[in-house]
Amino acid sequence: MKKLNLLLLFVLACFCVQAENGYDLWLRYLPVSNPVLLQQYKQQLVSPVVLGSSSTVSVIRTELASALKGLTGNAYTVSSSLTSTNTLIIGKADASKILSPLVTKEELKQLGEEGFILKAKPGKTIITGNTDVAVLYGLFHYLRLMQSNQPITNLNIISVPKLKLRMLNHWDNMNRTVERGYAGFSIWDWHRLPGFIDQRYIDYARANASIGINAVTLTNVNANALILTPAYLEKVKALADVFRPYGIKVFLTARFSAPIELARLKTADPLNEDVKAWWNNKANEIYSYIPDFGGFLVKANSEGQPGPQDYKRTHAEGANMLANAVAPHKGIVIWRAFVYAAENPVDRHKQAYDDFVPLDGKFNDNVMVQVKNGAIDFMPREPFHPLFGAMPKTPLMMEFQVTQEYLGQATNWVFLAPLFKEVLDADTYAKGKNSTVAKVIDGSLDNHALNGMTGVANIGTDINWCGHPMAQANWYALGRLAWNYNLSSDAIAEEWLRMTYSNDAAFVQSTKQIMLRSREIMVDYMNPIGLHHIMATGHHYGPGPWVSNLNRPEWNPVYYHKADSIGIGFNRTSTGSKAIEQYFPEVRKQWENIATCDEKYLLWFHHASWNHTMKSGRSLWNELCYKYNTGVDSVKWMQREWQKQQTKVDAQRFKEVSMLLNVQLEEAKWWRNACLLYFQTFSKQPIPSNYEQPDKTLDYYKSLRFPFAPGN
Ligand code: GCW
Repeated sequence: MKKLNLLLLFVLACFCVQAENGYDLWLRYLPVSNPVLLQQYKQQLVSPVVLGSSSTVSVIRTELASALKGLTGNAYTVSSSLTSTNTLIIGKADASKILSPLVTKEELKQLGEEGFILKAKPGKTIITGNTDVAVLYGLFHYLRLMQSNQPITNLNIISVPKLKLRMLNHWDNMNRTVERGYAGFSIWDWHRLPGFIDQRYIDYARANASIGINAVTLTNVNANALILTPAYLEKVKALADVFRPYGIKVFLTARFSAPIELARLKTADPLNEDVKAWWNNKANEIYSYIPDFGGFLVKANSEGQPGPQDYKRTHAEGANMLANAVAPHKGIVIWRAFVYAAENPVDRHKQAYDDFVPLDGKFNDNVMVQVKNGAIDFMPREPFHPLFGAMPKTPLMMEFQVTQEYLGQATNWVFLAPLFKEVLDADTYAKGKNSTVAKVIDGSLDNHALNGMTGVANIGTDINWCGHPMAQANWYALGRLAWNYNLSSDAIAEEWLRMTYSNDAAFVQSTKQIMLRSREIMVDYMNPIGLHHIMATGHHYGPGPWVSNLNRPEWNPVYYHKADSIGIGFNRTSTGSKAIEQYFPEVRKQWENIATCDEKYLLWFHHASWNHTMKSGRSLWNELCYKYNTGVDSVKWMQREWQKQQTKVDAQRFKEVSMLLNVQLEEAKWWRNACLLYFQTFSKQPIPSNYEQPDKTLDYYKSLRFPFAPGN
């Protein structure tokens, strides 16, 4: 009987080790399998000490102990007072004990509040910073090195985040649906808060801290005023308390009409005294629950949301009113520039710029304007937003979308770091060459104290957090790039793969290639040559280039591709909508001339004839056929590469990704067939016979309906 029990236990243990459902993200702390390396690590670790006593220090202790146990198999005793025998010393630098020939005062000065120092020579390692949270960041960096099998014996790392606010925006509704969420429901279990603290909150905070994310907005920008009521503030406080030790500040979205909805004021006019007083009191109340509350994120006068323009006030007047309310508590207001109006016949591309540039210099010091990476809406590819560089007196915050609303949602494998990098590295020429978007948002170009980057989260209740097992990499990439936008996509993919999957060199090499190519592949089968917003409407799942019957012109895909008998594309040059004039002359020059315009933006800026000769020598129509087919073929390549990894990956995730790649291939074909058949009705040219021909009719594709597509 005893033997049987033991056997059962053994079987169970094996099962547990192998079950990889993705919940642990990149924090798996699996045993280091390379014996030489393991030996080196053990020699370096021998006697760890963690100094200090804050709640963050407790987090550091717990994380260190569990990581070292996992990585080495040894149960280390982490001591809390320093002795001469300690080999791994972790703690805030205020203890002069930390200072040594290894760490100098001058070095500590460079770190600010969040930067860390990680130094090691044989037999001695020091991880320190000026705050406990900085030390936590240093610890996670150190653990990352071991998780990805890097040497740890000689280190000299000083790492300071490039951006101050490194944020996630959750578009989570209070009924737990998630706008544009593809990973289940909202992880915020409002109903059971504040009494019930889900372990997920803690693991979420750990994951964020491990990549340097230090702020979250809990609620959807399409806001519900109820979040500002006491019953909910209790719940928000409970979350803030969980997140605090991990260095994460909580923000809320503020519904501009809240004074009317919650207090029956007659107006929400930002210049009205009662309205101002209401928000001041509300801010005081929030800070009484959450003393380090970050502030408000606001979507106003956009897509039906209330805002200051309802009272003929400007965005600046609206933002400043809220900014005044949080200023005494050191809070900030993040005001979104994602605005466009149906009544405005001007090219949607131009509207945010038209609205916001005249307001430059009119925002209070504690306001940031949050700008999406491109002027339309998180497309698979967009040129950078013309607001970057055009508002030198205002700190602009970058908004990326991590959730894949327009990039295959939860069925397509797309690594977004290359998209993020493309935008961050783009040169605005605002102050001459090398005025990159990154330098605009980090405040260095125009000397701003506030700066930051946010990502619309892709997190939900799915066991693996993000729906697609590979989508976790996009959460990871957002955090890593917000910390250091100079990291390469290659480096980020490599770190993530090693920690999340395996350190096997061949596996990392091939899978990294899939990741690095995945975004371009998607552009090819979805939105090649600068096409954009031709997704089905509403849920945005799948192609819908034919849609033309929606109330607002700019909600219709035909508005964006403008296909006709002559050609296709949106003329935004000086002979068209003139949106191109919102860019600095050097940038304009690159795109203005159809003969020299980078072809990846061709149909974004030009209406090109079907017979326009592309750099490849093909006509535009043939190039379109080529791109769509290359996209499909490349998904087949992704499948072949992934199949080679079967022995390298745990069974569950291997199978999940394999199944999803099958779905992705079907969807890529669907995109190709539907778009080519539809555009063919204008080009009147055949799809060259060397390509796979669509096996269904255009009417079939037009008839598809997905009333319950997620995220809507
Ligand atoms: O991309 C669009 C989405 C909306 C979203 C909006 C925004 C939160 O389709 O769902 O609303 O952008 O960013 O405000």
